[in-house]
Order: sequence, then structure tokens, then C-alpha cells
Amino acid sequence: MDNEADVFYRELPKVELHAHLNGSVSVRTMEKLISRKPHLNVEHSMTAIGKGQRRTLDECFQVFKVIHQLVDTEEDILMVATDVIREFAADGVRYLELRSTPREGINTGLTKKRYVETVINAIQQCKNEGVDIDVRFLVAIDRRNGTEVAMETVKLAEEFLLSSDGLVVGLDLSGDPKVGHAKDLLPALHKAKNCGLKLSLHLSEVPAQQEESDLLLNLPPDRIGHGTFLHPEVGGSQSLVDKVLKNNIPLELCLTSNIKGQTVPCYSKHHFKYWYQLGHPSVICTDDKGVFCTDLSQEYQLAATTFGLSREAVWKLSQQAIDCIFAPETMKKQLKQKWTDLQHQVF
Ligand code: 6MZ
Repeated sequence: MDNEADVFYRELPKVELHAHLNGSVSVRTMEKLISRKPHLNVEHSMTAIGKGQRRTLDECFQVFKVIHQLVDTEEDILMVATDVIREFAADGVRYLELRSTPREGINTGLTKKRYVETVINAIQQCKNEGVDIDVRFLVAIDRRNGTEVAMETVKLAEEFLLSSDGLVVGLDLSGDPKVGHAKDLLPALHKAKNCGLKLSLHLSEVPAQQEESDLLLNLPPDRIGHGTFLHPEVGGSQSLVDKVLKNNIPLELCLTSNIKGQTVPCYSKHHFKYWYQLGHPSVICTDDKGVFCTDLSQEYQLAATTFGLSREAVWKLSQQAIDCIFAPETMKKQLKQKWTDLQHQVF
């Protein structure tokens, strides 16, 4: 891993709101998975994009296919989820919203329901071990899978919203942005919203999606993933920006992911600058810390060095992320207290 963030950024308490489970698998966990399934002949270069390397977004989606082959049993999911949670905690993340697309396996007997239960078990296991992090889960819709699966996924998420003791809080829409059209998913997304699931939607991750983004913004979602091409300077439009501002919808921004996936040409051109300058709620996230070889401390440090943020400004950025979480007010209060308690240690 290229983890070079210095002590301040590690000790900074952080909130992670955009982390895909199978994109967050570390090299250490990947080694365990590869040794469990040697017949797949997977090498590390197939599951991660190292320092200085870039891929097209299409190539990134090929990487997920390889990882999915390695993570296909209940045992794998439990190991991956517990490792990922412990790693985020070790990086100073105090509140984490993980997201993942439930998968089933014909050969493994895994069902989508069991998939979600297993992630919940991992969250509970870490809690019982005393890992210093609060974790919530968003059930993900992979847009590639179409209307019917989207609706099934919402039903599954709704079941868990009622039965998981508050651990399942919302729904994510992700997957290859070039596949399918969100208009086909609107009934499922409306249903999700109506039953109380919070919505985090990948939106304008690639250019020329104004029409789709406009439709999705009308829901409106509770948070936006990426939003790379929303603003007029990059081919979006003022009316899209106005909708985001009017509804005060926070953005989840993942710098290294966008650079390595080549949707943004370099760190200094990242749209963090546009939204941050507007004073709009912008939350720094990792997206896929395993695939993109990063961690949240490093992402905060990159944002600070690229955009000249003082340590006080970085602190404020991590503190303001608390207001964007999907867990209820009581959790926000607890986290705010934690930040206050930790402030003198960090500075
Ligand atoms: C859109 C992404 C993504 O669900 O198996 N995913 N979707 N844009 C991205 N930007 C790089 N990164 C990850 O985690 C992997 C899945 O997350 C989504 C894709 O659907 C990918 O298959 P899970 O835990």
C-alpha cells in the first residue's frame, strides 16, 4: 500500500461514507483470499491499481470481477468485512458506512439475504471485540442488473431496515455508470425512499449524463456519490448545481479513485475545489481503498496539500462530515462529543 499519510492525518478522527466492501480489500486480506483459491491463478496486479498507475473506468470494473471470484462464500465475506472494518478503525475512522451489492452463488449456496446477514455479523463481531468504530451498512444496487433485481434489492434492504437493529440504514446505487439508464430504476428508488431507506446515488460519475442526473436529483437523494460532471465547468449545468444546492445534498468525493480511474485528469483539477469553495457539504472518502491503494488519512492529506487547507480547515472538514451520516441524531451527538474529546490530542 502507498500509505504515507503523516501522524496528524492518522490521528484525525474521520468519517467514511463511501466505501464499497469488495473494493476495500487490503493486500493482506487479498493474500489470504488468493491462497484459499490458488486454482483461480489471481495475481496482485489483477486486484489493485498501484502508485502512479491509471486505468480506464472500464478496466476498473474488470478488477471487481476478479475480486468477486475470490470473495464468493459466506466465510470469505465474513473475513473481508471484519478485516475491512478493523483496517478503517486502525486508520482513525470512527464512523463507517460500508456498502455492498448482495450476491448469490449457485455452487456455494450463498443467498443475497445470507450475504447481508454475514456483513451484519461482521459488524457485530467487530463491535463485540471492542473495535473503536461505529459501522452502518448500505445495501447496493448494481445498475448493470436492471429493473427487477433493483426492486428485489430494495425489498431486501427494507426487510433489514426493520430487522437489523439500525445497522442497515440505506441504499446505494452504483455499478458501471455507462450501463443502463437510471430512469428504469426510478420506481425502485422511489419505493426505497418511501420506506425510509436513505439514498446515496452515484451520479454524473462520467460525462454527458445530465438527463439522468436531473431525474435522480428530483427524488432527491440524501447524498451524491462523485458528482464529477455536475458543474458547468466540466460540461454539467447550473441547473443541476442549483438542485444540489437547493436541497443541500452532500457530496461524497473520492480523489484518488477519480484520478486512477481517469475521470479527473489530476488532483488539482478535482471537483472538490468547486464544491468546497461554495461551502457545500463535501465529504472526503476512499471509494475502494484496496483497488486504489489508498486510505482515508492519505485522502485527507492529499486534499490538504493540493488545495492548501490548514490543519484547522481539515479538522472542520472531518467534523462536518458527521452531519452527513445516515445514522440518527443520537449517533451524530455521540460522534460530535468524541471529536471534542479528541481535539486536544490531535493538535
Ligand atoms: C461505480 C463502483 C465503483 O458491491 O461487491 N463500485 N460503482 N463507480 C465506482 N467507481 C470506481 N467502485 C465500486 O463492491 C464492488 C462493487 O462496487 C461498485 C461496483 O458495482 C463494484 O462491482 P461490492 O462490495
